[in-house]
Amino acid sequence: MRALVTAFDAFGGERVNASQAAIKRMPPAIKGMTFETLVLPTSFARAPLVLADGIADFAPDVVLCVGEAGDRHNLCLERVAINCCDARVADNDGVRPAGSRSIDGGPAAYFSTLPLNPMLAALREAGLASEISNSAGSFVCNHVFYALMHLASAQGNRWRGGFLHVPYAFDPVARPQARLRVDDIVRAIVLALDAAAHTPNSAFN
Ligand code: PCA
Repeated sequence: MRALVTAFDAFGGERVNASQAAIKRMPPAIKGMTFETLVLPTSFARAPLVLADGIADFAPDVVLCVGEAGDRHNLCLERVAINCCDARVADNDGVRPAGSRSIDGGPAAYFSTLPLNPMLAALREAGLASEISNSAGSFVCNHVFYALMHLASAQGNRWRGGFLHVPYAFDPVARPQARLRVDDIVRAIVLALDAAAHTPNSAFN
């Protein structure tokens, strides 16, 4: 089983992105699964291209894109990506779309093809505060999630894909209130992918 895990670089004037900090600490492999990691630019234009190249190069069985949503309290397994880009802040290229499509002519939305309930159960069993979220927002994370699922669909869903939003990670100076540590996020990614690997392909969501 080959898993591609992506993160984003810092955006919105922040100095770090919890998703990027976490994937830097990913192990190269665990029992039966190898991980490849890739940092995507927080850019509406560039992120989907870097993602598509990474998928073509690595030929994964499963792709989990991870992004930071600082206002969330829990790890959020995203259920749905919408065909809409609507940003409150500019991306890292200074672009701030207002209600444009992610992909012109694409369907209104795509569901994750990861087994969300078994993944949620695995995270909760490990004591990690988690939920299934029904909105990935309308910024670059949702856009990348939509592009991911559009590509999966175009390739006959021969690999599975989904998205995880993580809260801010604990930092004694910058984020003393944050509950999760970077290592908890690493553990969550590994556990979620392990649960997905052990759930048959037909059991989506
Ligand atoms: N979070 C942003 C984009 C990059 C990231 O880590 C989002 O939630 O859209």
